[in-house]
Amino acid sequence: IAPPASRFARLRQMLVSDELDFLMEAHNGLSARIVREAGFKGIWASGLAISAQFGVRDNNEASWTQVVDTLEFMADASDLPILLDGDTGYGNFNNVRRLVRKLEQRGIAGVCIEDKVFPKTNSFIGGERQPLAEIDEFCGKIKAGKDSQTESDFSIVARVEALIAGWGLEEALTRAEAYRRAGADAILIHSKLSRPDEILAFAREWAQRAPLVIVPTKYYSTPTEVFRKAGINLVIWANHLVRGAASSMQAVAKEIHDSETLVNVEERIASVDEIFRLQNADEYSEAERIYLSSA
Ligand code: SPV
Ligand code: MG
Repeated sequence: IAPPASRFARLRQMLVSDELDFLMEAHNGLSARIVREAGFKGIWASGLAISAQFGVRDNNEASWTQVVDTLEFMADASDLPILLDGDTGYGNFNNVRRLVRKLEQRGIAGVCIEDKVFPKTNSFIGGERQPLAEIDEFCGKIKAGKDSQTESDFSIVARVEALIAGWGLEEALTRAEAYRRAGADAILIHSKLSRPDEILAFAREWAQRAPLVIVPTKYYSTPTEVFRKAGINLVIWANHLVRGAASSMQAVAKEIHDSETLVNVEERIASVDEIFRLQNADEYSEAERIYLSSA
């Protein structure tokens, strides 16, 4: 029997296979485990969601080492491949090189970097006013990242923000081609429109020169079959667990506050036993039997 493929190889396979694959957002160890149990094949470590669960903004307010520490909990809690949303790479080409080495050491399967300027702002906040990186400078980051990886299947996804910034389809294609030539393993083309038209136009012109990744947060009502037909390789559901957690926590907090009793919430929240299960408490009890057995 062949050994199971590494996380690096599994993410790469999701990118290059003809089949449409999906990454689900997670932002800590618990959500990473929940993503695995739901049946997903991979995790998007969202910058928005990780900063939100820290209670800070998506402006690189959390340091890159705090992000990497969070990833370590996620990788421990789930054996799925993780694609980190690495924002702009947290600096210049040299920061990208160090990031790639640290991610590999923690078993993170790949990183996505976007062609904006550090410190970044989320694309859905005034995206059209945000400056883009110079093409050559961004290509240098991609190349530096690829040159520094030691795992052959570590993936670097280059994210094109030209459509968000209002620079148009031609600029988006020019940038994507430059990033492909610089060594990017896939292109993430992002859009903030509520319809997928510009994404589909890009996919048509791109004609599968390299794997294509999309994030349909804003054009969420588009049937997934449309993406499949367009030859998209990977869809990222980018922020839905942190949003689900927020609305659930808001409702439970309000209910307990207003009613001054737990009786209305007990039945509709995870049991304490379920939390123990998600923490793998049984394994600890088992280990106690082995290692404390002299008692
Ligand atoms: C994220 O999840 O942090 C992303 C995707 O970068 S988006 O918020 O759509 O820019
Ligand atoms: Mg992000």
